[in-house]
Amino acid sequence: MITIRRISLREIHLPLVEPFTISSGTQDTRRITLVEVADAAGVVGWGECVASEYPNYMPETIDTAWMAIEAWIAPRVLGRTISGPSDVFPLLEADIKGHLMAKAAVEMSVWELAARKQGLSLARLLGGTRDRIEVGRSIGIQTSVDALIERVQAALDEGYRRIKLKIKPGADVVFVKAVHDAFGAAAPLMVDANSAYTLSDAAVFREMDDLGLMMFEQPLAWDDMVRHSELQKQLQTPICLDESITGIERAEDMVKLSAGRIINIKPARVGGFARAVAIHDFCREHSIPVWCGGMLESGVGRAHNVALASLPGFTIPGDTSPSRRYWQRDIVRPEWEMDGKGTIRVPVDTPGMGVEIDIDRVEDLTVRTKDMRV
Ligand code: OSB
Ligand code: MG
Repeated sequence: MITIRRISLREIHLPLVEPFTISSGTQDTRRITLVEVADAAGVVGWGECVASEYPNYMPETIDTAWMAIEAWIAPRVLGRTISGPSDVFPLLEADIKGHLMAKAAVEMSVWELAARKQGLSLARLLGGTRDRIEVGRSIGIQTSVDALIERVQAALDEGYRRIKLKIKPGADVVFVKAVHDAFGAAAPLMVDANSAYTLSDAAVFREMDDLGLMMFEQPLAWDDMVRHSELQKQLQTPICLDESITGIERAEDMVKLSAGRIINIKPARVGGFARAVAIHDFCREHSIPVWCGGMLESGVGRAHNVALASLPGFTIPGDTSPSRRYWQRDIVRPEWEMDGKGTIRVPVDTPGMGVEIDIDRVEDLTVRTKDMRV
């Protein structure tokens, strides 16, 4: 039994080591809301809201999420006695539509608390079986082909197991073909369009279809399953859905409509760990490979992603790169490190998420706080 007595929000501003450009915009500093929950016994759990500053990835933003947590989500959870973290999402589902990233930030914090309370690693509490996970690198849109090739070379040299190239209309076929030619068919390459295309652009994907890419991630609109199905029919390369998968029903729709063959699971995008694990289980039953995506998380959200990626169905390297790919200095200790073989160790011997908050660093970066208690 868990009774949540306190939910604290802290917004931090964390500068990226380099700007990150996707089809719909560029970020150079992450605005992140950290969530800390505490139960009646004083056990705490940490989480992170990954929503972007601007609604260019999904409709939520870091500001709508703050508002949703403060106004609707925290009041539902505070003072409630629940039998475990799986009870949180159902509590939040009734009559609060959407706001999945806001819900996830609280739900995932309660999972972290539950893991600490049980003296278990978060990875094992979620059902993770791996001790190391394989890591990929997501490379933002570059201003020139040469710059992109340089980035890919550096990433391969560092040991990354999968390279994702962000694309947008005007920076797609030429860039991707050049990288393919430079590194050969064996390079583990994929592209991510972040919903920048329509079905009338199908020729763009047909032109890249014989390059042997691992997948085309989210070519079409974030809420469009039917047209992804139309597009998949025209292609050999598997479509991977990211934005379109907001819950188990959408995963079922994808299979039913053959709208894609791979899923990028971001726990925050689907409303938290309970739903992420349910999607993972469904995909395993249906032989759909999954991998763990990223949202440029701090060391806290990264801990959550690493734990999830240790589940057995995560057979493709995730966007779970080490701390230094994002930050001069992370907000956790130890920082997340990748070895030369492109793997990250899952902290299975420590209760909870396996890293500690660098509270001095967090306080230096904090721009607003909100404490809610019962
Ligand atoms: O589509 O996966 C995406 C970052 C921001 C918004 C959307 C996406 C991404 C990434 C980053 O690809 C991956 C990472 O965290 O390294
Ligand atoms: Mg994506």
